[in-house]
Amino acid sequence: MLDDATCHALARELDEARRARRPIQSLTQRNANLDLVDAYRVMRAGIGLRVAQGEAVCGYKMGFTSQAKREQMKLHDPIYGMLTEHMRVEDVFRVSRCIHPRAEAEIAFIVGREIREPVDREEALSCIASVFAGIEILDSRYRDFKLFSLPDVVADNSSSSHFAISEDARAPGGLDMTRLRMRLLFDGEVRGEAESSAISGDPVQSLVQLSNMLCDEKQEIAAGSLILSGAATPAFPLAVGMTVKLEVTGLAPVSFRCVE
Ligand code: OOG
Ligand code: MG
Repeated sequence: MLDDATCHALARELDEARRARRPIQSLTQRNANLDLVDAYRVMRAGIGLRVAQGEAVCGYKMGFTSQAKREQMKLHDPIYGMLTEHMRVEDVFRVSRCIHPRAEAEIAFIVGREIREPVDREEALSCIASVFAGIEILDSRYRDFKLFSLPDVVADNSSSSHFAISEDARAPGGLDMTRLRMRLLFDGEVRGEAESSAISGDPVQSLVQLSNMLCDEKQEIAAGSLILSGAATPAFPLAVGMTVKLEVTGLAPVSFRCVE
């Protein structure tokens, strides 16, 4: 186990890389014994730095919940990261705020009540107040977006950078959560297509998994939290001038324009 001072030093290094948009060498290349438990400590120390900079935590994101993502990144276990309000994108995304941004198609939830214990699928569904189409914008603080190992990506807050969700909330009642068609369009052309069952077999299961992971760490999900359930498609690079849109059957679409 790494000592607290080392965890904080690694969190500072990642935070400086993010703010300066200067990628660094992955942590496990220099700290071979950084394990997954340490990596979550580094991630939380990094969120602490962002809160100290005035950001407000607003939820969680799941990662590697689909085969498409596991294959793309060659990492195979579900992980989570934390979201802040500062990461929210509306209409316009400034590419220059990132090192090598990518976008991926997700289903997002707002939970209506606090979750303190592991929930099963039915309980998780009953906690979901609203459902949204969500685009996650990833960025890695590591050179060439090479994650190397699960502890590296977890320490880097699961590559989270920004997110956009549809404007209109939709209650989950009447939606077949496993059969939502998702189409990710770049400049009007379909780049990624999937059914929502690609996410954990059922995106609600991502919330089940999150409740289990957080319970192990004695953490809870606050009422009102936003949850990104993980991408159904691979992530695609973003560049200035692109318009990205996600259409999901039964939900309002979400889109943004990439500017300098
Ligand atoms: C890690 C984050 C994975 C997802 O939706 O699967 C993720 C990465 O791909 O860099 O956000
Ligand atoms: Mg994602």
